[in-house]
Amino acid sequence: MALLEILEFPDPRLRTRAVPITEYDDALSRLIDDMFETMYAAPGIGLAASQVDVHRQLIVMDCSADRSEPLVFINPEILARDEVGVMEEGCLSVPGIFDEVERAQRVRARARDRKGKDFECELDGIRAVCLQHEMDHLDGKLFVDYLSMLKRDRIRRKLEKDRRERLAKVPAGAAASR
Ligand code: GNR
Ligand code: NI
Repeated sequence: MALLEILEFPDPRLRTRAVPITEYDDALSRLIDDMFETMYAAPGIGLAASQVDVHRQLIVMDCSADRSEPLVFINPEILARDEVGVMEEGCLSVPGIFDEVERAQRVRARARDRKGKDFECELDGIRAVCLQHEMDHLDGKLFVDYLSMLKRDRIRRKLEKDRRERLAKVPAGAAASR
């Protein structure tokens, strides 16, 4: 198992469109395990492969309070959405920023599991919101795209400043990732 580096806004690689997965092999299973480890360590309730610079249609999620509900969505599709509402969102790729986004609070989805088996499920509340947030990542979209340009620019400048300060503090060569 391994912790993966999470890309941060405004990294242009986060804008890449993910392609469908066609091979359900050991390498895919290892990537899924590494994404769960990375998500749990962060900690987060979801992680899209796009965030770890793998541009394939793969999402891991666990929205349970005790981290006992690992879910894998490969090549996901939303079949139906219902009950639009507002929820406060955050994103591991936009650290420290939280704001309200309007989305369906109930979705019916179809996807494949790590073995390639088709399944359908009904999600509501945070699970429905999280799946839509993750599917946006696969399309190269971030929750800050729903905010005003003014807010997005302010967030971009703050994260660029945070990143500069972080890099200045770490001795050359010691950083795991730049
Ligand atoms: O950890 C996360 N929390 C969260 C809270 C509200 C709505 C969406 C999310 S997803 C986020 C992890 C993440 O960035 N996934 O892409
Ligand atoms: Ni996110």
